[in-house]
Amino acid sequence: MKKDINYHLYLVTDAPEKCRYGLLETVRRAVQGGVTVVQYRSGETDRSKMLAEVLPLQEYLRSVGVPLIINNDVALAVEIGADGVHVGQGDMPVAEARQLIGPDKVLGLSVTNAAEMAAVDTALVDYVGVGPVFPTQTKPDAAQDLGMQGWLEVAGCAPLPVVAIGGLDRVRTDAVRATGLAAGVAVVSYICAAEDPAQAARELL
Ligand code: TZP
Repeated sequence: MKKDINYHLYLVTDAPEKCRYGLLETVRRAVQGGVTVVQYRSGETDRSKMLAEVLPLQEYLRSVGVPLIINNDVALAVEIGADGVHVGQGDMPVAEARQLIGPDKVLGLSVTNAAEMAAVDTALVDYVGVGPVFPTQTKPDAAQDLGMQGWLEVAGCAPLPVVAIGGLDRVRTDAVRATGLAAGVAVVSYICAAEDPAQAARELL
């Protein structure tokens, strides 16, 4: 089942203190609003704190049938039996990540330009996250934002399902979806910081 992920509305979690209702409750509300997949992306580096964050999240997401992807930390994904892992260009190479997680788990890769897209190994990677499409405050070390023109160029040559990320709100999500190139959109702050995460999620469906 692991590979049949619905990328339509992909929530990437912020650090718990930046989630308006804490990590678990914010995710709960977001899922009630229609989030279809969740990536655990924490600023936390302490292993036991990470486990204390992610295990209740995993238990909840399993109970509602929403897949859990782990950002970057392949060992954590393997340890908890997450549904997949997402790596960036500077993270663990996809060949190594694939070997560690096995063939059945989902492997996502961040892509920031056309050259990186051309280099994606479709035998190893299941989907690509393309962005930032728009400027974002959430990831200070993010690459230059692509803009809609860059999005069209990079997503237009994707050999795999593409998830757009970076600065997405309601209007921008509509614009990205209207290109017909996105299997889904991924957001952090629009949902995590929202007064009503369920409503924020519904706005992006
Ligand atoms: N990767 C590229 S942009 C980004 C990540 C993790 C952050 C997107 O956050 P926001 O708040 O949705 O702009």
